[in-house]
Amino acid sequence: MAVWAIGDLQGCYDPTRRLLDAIRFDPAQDRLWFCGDLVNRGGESIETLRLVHSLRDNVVSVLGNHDLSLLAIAERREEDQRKVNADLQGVLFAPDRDVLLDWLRRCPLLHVDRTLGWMMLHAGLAPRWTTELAERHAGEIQRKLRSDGYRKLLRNMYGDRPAWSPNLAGPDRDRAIINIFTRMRYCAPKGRIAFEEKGQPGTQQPGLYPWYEVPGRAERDLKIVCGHWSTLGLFIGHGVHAIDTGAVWGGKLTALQLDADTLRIVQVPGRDVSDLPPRKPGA
Ligand SMILES: [Mn+2]
Repeated sequence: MAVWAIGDLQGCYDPTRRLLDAIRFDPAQDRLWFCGDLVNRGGESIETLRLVHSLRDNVVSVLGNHDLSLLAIAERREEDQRKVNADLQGVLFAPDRDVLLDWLRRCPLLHVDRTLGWMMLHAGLAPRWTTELAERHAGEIQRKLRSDGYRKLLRNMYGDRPAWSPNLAGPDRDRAIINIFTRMRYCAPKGRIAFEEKGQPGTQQPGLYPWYEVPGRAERDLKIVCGHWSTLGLFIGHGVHAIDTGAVWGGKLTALQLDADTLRIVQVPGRDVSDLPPRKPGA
């Protein structure tokens, strides 16, 4: 029995298969935690989503910004769905899309396992959020995504404002919670997200902090595994284990064993980008 957390797949099917081989994944006894952003940009999003879905009895996956974006696009008119990139269209116009997207929509924003001593989220937590507060706010969104109101939530999801405050209500509250869990990298001490900052620590404007280093942040009683921040790379510190190592940008795909006494990390090469024009990592 092993529990592995795996970084952002972003439609990188071959690296995913290679990583599962490298960790000798055994569906009879192992569990996989995916940090979100299963889809987009890698070119094989439909194959990747089908693979993860086929393993769903062994899998917990948290929603990332690209996953939520796919769900939102899937609710638009067909002519608008034809305007998105070919990789996402491969999912949107697949015969099994409804099965796959219904499963994806039911994924949580936060997964907490107190027995194991770990929690997983895609991007970050607000400075004041304890584990319990994070569970409460993730639960608010999860309930809506699993209810008949999910279309309304997805329609009102986009936007950078407002910053999180406990007094928010309605779509503003939903948007602020989703932005923290799925888009956070840097924030101001009171938690305002600096959406434009996507580089390595040290490159940010003065007064901004990586979300896990904000002065006065809440104590969290569980170790955290997350993804989303490819320019940060593999980072372990402050109880946070960030494992998006940029597979989609030609970096690596990373697995971290969560139930081992000592940290065990397995990496495989990411997508082959040698014949693609250079692109700047982001979003
Ligand atoms: Mn992301």
